[in-house]
Amino acid sequence: MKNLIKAIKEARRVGVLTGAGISTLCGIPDFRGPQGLYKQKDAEKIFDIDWFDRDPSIYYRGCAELVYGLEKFTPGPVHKALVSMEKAGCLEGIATQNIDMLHQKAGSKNVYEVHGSPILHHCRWCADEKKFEEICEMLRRGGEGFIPRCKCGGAYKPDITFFGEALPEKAFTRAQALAISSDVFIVLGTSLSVFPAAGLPRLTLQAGGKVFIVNAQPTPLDDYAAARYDDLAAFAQAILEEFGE
Ligand code: CNA
Repeated sequence: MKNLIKAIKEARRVGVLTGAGISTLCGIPDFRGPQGLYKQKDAEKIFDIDWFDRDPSIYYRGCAELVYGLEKFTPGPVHKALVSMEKAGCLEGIATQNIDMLHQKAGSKNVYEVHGSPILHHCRWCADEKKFEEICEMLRRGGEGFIPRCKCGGAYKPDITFFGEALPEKAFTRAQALAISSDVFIVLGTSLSVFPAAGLPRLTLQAGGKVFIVNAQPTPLDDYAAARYDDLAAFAQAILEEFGE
């Protein structure tokens, strides 16, 4: 990782894109890794807006652990490493596809959640708003198979971007600005297969910056990367050794 550390130290601006892979180190399954959620039957329906409107129980059943069990999970080594880079003044911001809120829990400040977050939920019929904790409480009281519904009868949906929905404009615009302005952009734990987020490192390349990739499986941008590594834990260790806890 020496070349990557050297590039970070010499860079004017460093940006990061994270994906579900960094949270597998905390025990949260990813989508497309060897133990990923997509190995389950009907998993592609869980975050699909048409399926949610047809049958919200598919989402609430599929995410009982992944989203509503999140308080059990704590930030892992990559989350901590990124906090140390930010504190050292060596990280401009993090664009994340993750919906687990672990970057904020770890203490990172500039986080752009390009696929939204479950921190708020809205009723699909009347847009009434509920906080994450209120939905967790409704689910706890309702028991297995319960769907949190508004007084009007509509189901509450998290502000996570489902397939078939537009990305949150402000977060994505900021993530694009980060990618374009970074002379070093580090891609961590993502298969780079969900667009438009997967296009962010391409913006860095088009603007003349360098892209570094750390991911166990190959990605479509590997041939364009300044360097690629497999091991996220080794990345975190190298960063923490360089920039401190
Ligand atoms: P993905 O497509 O599942 O890719 C994850 C990548 O991480 C895979 O290529 C794995 O090989 C790699 N990986 C997993 N563990 C490790 C490890 N320990 N070391 C190195 N590499 C590892 O996930 P993406 O983030 O690319 O896909 C985007 C989706 C996934 C977004 O819409 C997310 O909302 C969604 N997602 C998020 C979470 C979360 O918030 N933690 C969990 C599951 C899915």
